[in-house]
Amino acid sequence: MPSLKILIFPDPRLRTVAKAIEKVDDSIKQLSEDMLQTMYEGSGIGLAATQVDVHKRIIVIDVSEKKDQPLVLINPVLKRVIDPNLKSYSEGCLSVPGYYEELKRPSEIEISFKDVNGENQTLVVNGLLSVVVQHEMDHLDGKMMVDFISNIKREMIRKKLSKARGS
Ligand code: GNR
Ligand code: NI
Repeated sequence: MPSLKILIFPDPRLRTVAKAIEKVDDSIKQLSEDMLQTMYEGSGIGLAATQVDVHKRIIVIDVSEKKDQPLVLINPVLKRVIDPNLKSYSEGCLSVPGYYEELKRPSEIEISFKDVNGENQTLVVNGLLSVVVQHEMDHLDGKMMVDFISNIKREMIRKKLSKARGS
């Protein structure tokens, strides 16, 4: 299983809006496995296909302590906000390495999606899982956590990461 290359901010490809997956076939199953491997290798707890330059609506997540509870969400949709109270969490992103930002998001939501077998599922998520699901769904729409911070701070991060890559 090959691991995939993760795009780093401010790569413009991170701004692509991903397309719905029409058929959950073996190639999607393979993609989910490659994404999980890439996420685990990067010590991440979530990864959106956008980050590996695949512009399809699929995300993988594992917030378990032992890293043995992978979740694959295909075409995830926000169904309703159950608890709109905003909760603050220090978020990191594999596409913005080395930076953490306190962001506020609704604490409990319900989502629907297809699993790797193509079955429709719904899930109520709260806590860290809710934070990561919302972070990943943003990626599929070309949005990133740096969009929520001040322009001056975003510019500073952009310059540092551009320099680190030698571009
Ligand atoms: O690994 C990750 N950790 C994390 C921590 C707090 C909130 C969100 C995340 S997701 C991130 C991996 C990533 O960049 N996913 O897109
Ligand atoms: Ni991210």
